[in-house]
Amino acid sequence: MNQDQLKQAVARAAVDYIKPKLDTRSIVGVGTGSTANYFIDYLADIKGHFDGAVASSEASAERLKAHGIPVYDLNAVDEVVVYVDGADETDPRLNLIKGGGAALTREKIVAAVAQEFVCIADGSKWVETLGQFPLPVEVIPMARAHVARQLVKLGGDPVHRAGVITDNGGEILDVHGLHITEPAAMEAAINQIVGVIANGLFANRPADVLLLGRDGEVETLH
Ligand code: ABF
Repeated sequence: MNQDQLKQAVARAAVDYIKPKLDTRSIVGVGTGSTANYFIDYLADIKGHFDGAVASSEASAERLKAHGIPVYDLNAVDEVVVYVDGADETDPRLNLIKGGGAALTREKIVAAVAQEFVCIADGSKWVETLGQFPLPVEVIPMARAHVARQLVKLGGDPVHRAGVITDNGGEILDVHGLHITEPAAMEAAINQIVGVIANGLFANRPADVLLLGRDGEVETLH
């Protein structure tokens, strides 16, 4: 299987994994990216089995609606039974780097609300230590240079993702050169910088389950 087929396989596996957890009142959290897009397409096959979805981006909301899946504002729902999303990197403890698609803040919010976070990823995302993928940090635009200087003090090499404005009106700094041996501590340290909206480390709230596509199979890791 090539990378795209592995993305489809983990997306299909996620639908099989969540289906027994759903009833007609259930709200499903849905992420962003090419793997999440496959998940949305397969989720449409079981749309009678749950009430609707909350989405981590405008793009995913549009795709869900195009399939006839109701999309709710997160403030309008009491609970999210499960959140399914991709990642840019995962380590063996299911700490993640996310945000390559610039949707990290909303992804982090939906993950925080969800009872269970299921990450879907092809094997190219698997690393022993996070940081080979540049860590996305969303910032208030007027604070960008200040945040960048503080990120240098943390050992990183921040690069402005030019031309990108997030769904929240933020800008993105991609932080190169980090070797993240303590993801939860790094996540907290970056959150302390004034002007940071959110960073792409998911360590204080890692994935609960990883459906990982590699060697032609889907592995379920906890
Ligand atoms: C989202 O989509 C992200 O947080 C991550 O940046 C990205 C992964 O993209 P893909 O599934 O296209 O590899 O889940």
